[in-house]
Amino acid sequence: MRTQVAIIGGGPAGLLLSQLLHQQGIDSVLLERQSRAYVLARIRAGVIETGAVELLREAGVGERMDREGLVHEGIYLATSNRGFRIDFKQLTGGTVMVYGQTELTFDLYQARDAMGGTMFHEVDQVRIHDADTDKPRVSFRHEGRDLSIDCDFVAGCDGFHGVSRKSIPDSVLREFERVYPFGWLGVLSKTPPVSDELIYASHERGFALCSMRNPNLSRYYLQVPLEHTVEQWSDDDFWQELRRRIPHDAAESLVSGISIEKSIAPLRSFVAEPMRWGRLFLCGDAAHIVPPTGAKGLNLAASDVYYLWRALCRHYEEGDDQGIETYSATALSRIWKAERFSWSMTRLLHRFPDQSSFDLRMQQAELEYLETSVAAQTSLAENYIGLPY
Ligand code: RFL
Ligand code: PHB
Repeated sequence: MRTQVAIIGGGPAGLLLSQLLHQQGIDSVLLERQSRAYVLARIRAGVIETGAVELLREAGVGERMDREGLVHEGIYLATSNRGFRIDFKQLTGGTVMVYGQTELTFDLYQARDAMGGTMFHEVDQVRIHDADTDKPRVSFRHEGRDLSIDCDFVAGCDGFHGVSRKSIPDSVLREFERVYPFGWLGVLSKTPPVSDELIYASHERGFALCSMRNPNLSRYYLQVPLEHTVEQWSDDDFWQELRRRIPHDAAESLVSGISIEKSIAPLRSFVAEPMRWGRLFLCGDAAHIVPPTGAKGLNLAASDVYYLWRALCRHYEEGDDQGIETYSATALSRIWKAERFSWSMTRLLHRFPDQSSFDLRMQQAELEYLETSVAAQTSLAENYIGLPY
């Protein structure tokens, strides 16, 4: 088999890249380890930045998002049972879109199907060969057969646990990491959201987040110790704890119900440099992870895809490899700023096991500063809605 771009991973990064390339007449083959049903059942991100919203429209997958997505002009930050609002629209002119990653992935699959995109699901033993030459190749196993793709480029969109990053020699790759001493317990429930905007709550018992997917589907999170398991959190325990951590008025109006999904995600900051080795490019979670407090993971995957898509178009349309040469540095410059923002939001809003009384006062002072300073609020708002591409 031969293609121009072999794409490893069928999450949002891989699907969006194949869709954008197709529209410019660039051929790709996408390999995904899981079944389509599995990929479509994963509950993940919910907040999409303006830049990513525009890219999705450009990819021709914005129609349902524009119809069903919720445009949010601000968020609430809450502390000690008081809340204050960060007004994105007023401070920056920008907004974000609340639309589930699950829905977005569904829309991307539909678009790929409609265009006859080549995708292999449930592939195994994916290996990247000769990425540092002009003739890279990807081998894999599918339905009991050994197959191979000759290609011009390989896009490693296979997430944090994929093979792409591991294919870059240790002597080339540098990794930066911070693992946080807690996780997020997430619950999805068919109940109306407690607030029309997201509430990020800092509380002495730990952080809590009230989010949503649509007017009848809520998404809530609680900071929990790393050792905790989903089994030890009954629905009743979850609602009780959430009510304790959010402001009183929200706790009183919170509608609880049966959880339709419950999971615990550990929190991590991670960056791998460089994001290109010869003709292999890393994209999205394959190269970096952010703690979810800044809602940046999916959005960084989208900006990486944007830079790679433009670089490949320049290569094929103009014979100009400048974008390919600068892909890693350009993407990393935006990534590190989002890493900083996600780390600072995490540090500001969570309780850390080893926190001193001094550290606590620093958090309180920063929250008070945010509540009263337009400059501080503007900085948070411009990072939350997303820095320009
Ligand atoms: P993905 O989505 O992990 O997709 C990678 C795909 O590659 C496949 N794969 C392989 N395929 C072939 N061969 C192999 N050897 C393979 N190994 C792996 C995997 O099966 C998978 O399908 O990475 P991608 O495309 O880079 O997208 C990244 C986003 O999914 C991720 O950053 C976000 O979900 C993070 N995230 C959030 N991001 C936001 O922007 N806003 C949010 O509000 C937000 N909330 C969240 C989140 C992530 C969460 N969890 C569970 C980690 C909330 C949570 C709880
Ligand atoms: C979500 O709705 O899943 C969500 C929203 C905001 C975040 C993280 C997750 O910061």
